[in-house]
Amino acid sequence: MTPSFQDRLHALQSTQEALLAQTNRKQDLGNGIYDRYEFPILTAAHAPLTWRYDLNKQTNPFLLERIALNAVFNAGAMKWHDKYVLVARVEGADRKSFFAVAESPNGIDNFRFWEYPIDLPETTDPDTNVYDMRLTAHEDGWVYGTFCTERRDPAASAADQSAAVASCGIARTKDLVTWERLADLKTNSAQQRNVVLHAEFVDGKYAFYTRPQDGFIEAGTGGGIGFGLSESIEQAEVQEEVLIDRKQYHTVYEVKNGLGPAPIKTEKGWLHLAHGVRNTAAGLRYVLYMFLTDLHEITRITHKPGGYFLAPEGDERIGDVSNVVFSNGWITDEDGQVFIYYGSSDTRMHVATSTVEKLLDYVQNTPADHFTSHSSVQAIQTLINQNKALGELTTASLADANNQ
Ligand code: M1P
Repeated sequence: MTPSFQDRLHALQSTQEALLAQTNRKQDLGNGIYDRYEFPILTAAHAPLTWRYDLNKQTNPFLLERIALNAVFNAGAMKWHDKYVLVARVEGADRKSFFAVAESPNGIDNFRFWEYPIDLPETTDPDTNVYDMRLTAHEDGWVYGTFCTERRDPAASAADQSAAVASCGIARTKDLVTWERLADLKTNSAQQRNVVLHAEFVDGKYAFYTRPQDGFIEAGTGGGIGFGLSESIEQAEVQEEVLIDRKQYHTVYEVKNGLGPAPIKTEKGWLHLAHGVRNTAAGLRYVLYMFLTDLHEITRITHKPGGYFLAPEGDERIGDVSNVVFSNGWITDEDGQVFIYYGSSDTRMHVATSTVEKLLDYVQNTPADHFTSHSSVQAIQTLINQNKALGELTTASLADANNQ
């Protein structure tokens, strides 16, 4: 029997409230560098019922879903009035993405969307789709969002309805509610995605991390994380991009890469989180990796661990675009705790927690990639020999552990 309007409404509300109130738990053990958590923190099911249902019994007697949402992923992040705030990419069943703010009291669970999604103004050339916002609290006093704006390729033939042009859109706000749209970033590259605004002026100018690309999917000749300066933010233009982290053969970023969130300033340099993409017989695989740049010479990488920092695991592997993790948001607390927010398989959001101290240890002390199997074995041999030199110490502590 079809449930009554009231029964169905009650079931929808109580199911969602149980999801929103769910306590998240750290997974066991981990790698010591960060902790993963048992549950995703934000999904399409977290979106308010008022966004999806006409709750009027007269106009929607069967309480049907009117506007379906497909996924919530790739969120920018910042601390806002003591709350952990995400600006998530929400994707509708119609494939259009938009941005919406969700907040949590502790950064790991109880994320709730604000009442309305962000009403992002358009430029004179309207976006078809917008996604993957990076938030930067700039020293000029504004909070900026840089994001991908996608429009149909004007050069595409009528037969080709998928060719697109990706550019960097820029908006700014003082309250995360009202956003002022600025001109899209101009560069000499055909397309741009994964553009991030640095939080400080560099030589008195606005500094952008870029990801020049030849086509919509292919990074092509431009492949790598670039960097450039702009005199203005209202009409941002980077005339010269230098590559600071290139794609490279037989690495986890051999096809393309892109910066994640704005880097974290530490006394040892700027900590960066990025994604790297390689090709496989099963399609593209996206993982996260890290590097450290010099505190003053900010385009110079001083440390870069080999391999990935975080790769899709378990349920994270599966979704609309499987085998993907992608991060464009993290938050550092005053006590040094770091909340790393990442989307999995273009479907849902997760958190992993670490500390600035541990992340610096990771980037500074993990062996670099020397790009051959032989050198990877040498790194393992060095570690074995160092451990052997500990000799009795290691044996004794293992024996102690076994006796407990
Ligand atoms: O589908 C995986 C990711 O693909 C794009 O990232 P990139 O530009 O590095 O290839 C983006 O569309 C991103 O949102 C998506 O998660």
